[in-house]
Amino acid sequence: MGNEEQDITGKALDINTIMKILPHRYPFLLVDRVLEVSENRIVGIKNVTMNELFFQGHFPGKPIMPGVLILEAMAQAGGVGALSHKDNVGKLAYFLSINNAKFRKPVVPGDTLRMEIDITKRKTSILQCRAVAKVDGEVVTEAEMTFALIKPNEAE
Ligand code: BDE
Repeated sequence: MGNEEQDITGKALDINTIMKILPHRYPFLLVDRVLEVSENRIVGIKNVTMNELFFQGHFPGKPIMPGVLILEAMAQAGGVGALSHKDNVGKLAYFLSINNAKFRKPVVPGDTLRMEIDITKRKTSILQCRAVAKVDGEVVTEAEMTFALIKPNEAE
């Protein structure tokens, strides 16, 4: 059986498994590992290094991870969580809306972003989440996110 046909909730996921779930690729795959996936929660990791492309310009001599890319990393972690659920295998997650985003602390090279996503509302094709990103146990970014879950043949 192909991995895309399995329900992987309850397991940790390595990068190879993440790449079977998400279509994102370099330089835009922003989840390195998933520590836990369950029915209503996913915890993802993004390791931030000085080699990131975006630090060349954001900012010269003062590397700070762009807030919108932290939101993107949290959305990708949420997408892994959504698409790991047995009802959603083989679907795509479209990022529909983001609300109440807050950038509380800067994220810099060497930081390990821990993205904790809790599903707050689940319908057949809509998912709402509360996302919190932490570094060393401190909240750096938080937001509420909504996704549409689409079967690829309905996505055209
Ligand atoms: C603080 C909270 C959430 N996100 C980012 C910050 C933050 O410290 N940003 N700092 C940006 C910044 C940019 C440039 Br150019 C610069 O020279 C310096 Br001194 C900065 O702190």
